[in-house]
Amino acid sequence: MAVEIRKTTPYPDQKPGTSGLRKKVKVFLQGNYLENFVQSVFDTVETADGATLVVGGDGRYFNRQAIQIILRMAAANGVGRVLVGRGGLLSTPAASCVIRKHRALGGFVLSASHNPGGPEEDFGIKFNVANGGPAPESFTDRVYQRSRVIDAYRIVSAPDLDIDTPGRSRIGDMEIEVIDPVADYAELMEHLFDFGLIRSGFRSGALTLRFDAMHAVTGPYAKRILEETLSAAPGSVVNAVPLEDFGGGHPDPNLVHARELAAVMYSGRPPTLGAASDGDGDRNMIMGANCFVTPSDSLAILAANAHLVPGYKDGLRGVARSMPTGRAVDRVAAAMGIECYETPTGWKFFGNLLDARRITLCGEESFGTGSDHVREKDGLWAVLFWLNLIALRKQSVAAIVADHWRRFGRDYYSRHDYEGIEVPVAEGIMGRLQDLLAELPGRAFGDYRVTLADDFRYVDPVDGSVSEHQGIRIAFDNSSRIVFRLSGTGTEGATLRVYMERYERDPNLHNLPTQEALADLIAIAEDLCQVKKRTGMAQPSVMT
Ligand code: VG1
Ligand code: CO
Repeated sequence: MAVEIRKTTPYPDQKPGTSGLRKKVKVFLQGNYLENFVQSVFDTVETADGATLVVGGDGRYFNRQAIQIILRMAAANGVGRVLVGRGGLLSTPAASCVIRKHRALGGFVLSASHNPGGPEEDFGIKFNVANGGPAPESFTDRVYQRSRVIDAYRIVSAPDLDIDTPGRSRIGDMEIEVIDPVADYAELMEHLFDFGLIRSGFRSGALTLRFDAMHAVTGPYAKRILEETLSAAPGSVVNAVPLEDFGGGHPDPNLVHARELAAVMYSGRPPTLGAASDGDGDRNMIMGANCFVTPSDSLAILAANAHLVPGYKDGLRGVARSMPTGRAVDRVAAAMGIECYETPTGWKFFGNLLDARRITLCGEESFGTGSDHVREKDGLWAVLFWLNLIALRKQSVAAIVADHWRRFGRDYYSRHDYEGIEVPVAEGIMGRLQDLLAELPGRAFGDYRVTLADDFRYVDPVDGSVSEHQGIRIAFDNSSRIVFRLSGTGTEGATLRVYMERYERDPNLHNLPTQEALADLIAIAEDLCQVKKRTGMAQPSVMT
């Protein structure tokens, strides 16, 4: 089959953000936008000759077309075999699992995660490397540099391939195998958790569940694993058919966007566990009857209980959290005598720690939790972990959380997002914070005295690589903290994220409404960053 070398001109804006390249679909539809990025990746990997490549996505608008282009380009770049999820689907954690299991060179994961989908909305692409994880910054920087000078891409002409029927076909010398997107992943989950115990919980009625797949990719995974394998009542998984526009919603598992689920969990007869996942299946939200578990608490609780679950029975080597994530897990690590690492935002920073076997569990405040079983965060994994814990501890979610707080204290935690800020205004806010850093230490805001103020700089303990400007941290002497950073996943304007937390040891004070418990910090944060004043926004766009 003849390889065509087609001329192209570079785009200036193909710099991957926190998690790959995310843009409006319209941007991807311009000229050779997708082709340029894909070729830049092929030009950056050492060689694709004869290698196995994994391709799949969250099923959003443009997923199928993008896959056809990638297949033709893979054939032209010497790839030996491509594994594609049936229907073009692979959740992000499943893609990671498939890459590892089949010893692939890497994979293209097509997703803009929790961002809305459709012709007017968002698309995204990222490359995961051989360990199954998002490419590290050293790699994505090289892809970006390449994308700025690229002048040609390689492709073969071939008719569209059938990606809906399992089985093998070819483009020239390259074999394409359409795989069941769920099988490898489901098998891995069975090794980590006590499926027998969870199944008897569902069968006896002791366990009940509502899992909201939000019309996104986890639907088929949750149906197969939770309903078919584990015997959760039919209908426990809702919104289970992936749609190109996610039914018009934001497939973002939080109390704002998973409103329907929250309503059920705060209703008269809620199930034992309520959970939701995002567009590409790497995020999770955990709720119990009349109870919401913050992701930072969830990470701490999973860490404290991990030894009870088959996959982690030998205990944890260490844990890690992204810098803005609440420090509840630090307390667990200290009690266990294991290391707790603080990394920049984004899963790619956990890869080295996992590969070097320094950590077993890790997580982010943005509804992401995971472990060394793959190299991505994993929504359904977290749900299975909680189901396993509930089944064996025979306690409600609320009771497990309350026990945890009694033992370790509670870290009240909230993130306030201000979306759609004009870029110069957002830069002004961050610039002002930078300027304040030097004078903040020692300054008092009422009862809160600043003990540390810096711009987070990460030195990877495994390879020594350095990542600068990862967010402004301001810590106070009463174990409170405020973090400010700009989002790296948005596609329009800028989003300021303000993260606040306050530690409370006294069990009598563990049941305050979160926003009330954090009221002082919320006021101090505004005093520092002036986002309301500078944007005229009266309230954050989203509070989690
Ligand atoms: C956000 C979250 C971050 C997460 C990233 C990708 O990034 O804050 O914790 O890793 O999304 O998650 P940012 O730069 O917008 O704050 V996903 O589920 O969108 O791949
Ligand atoms: Co996601």
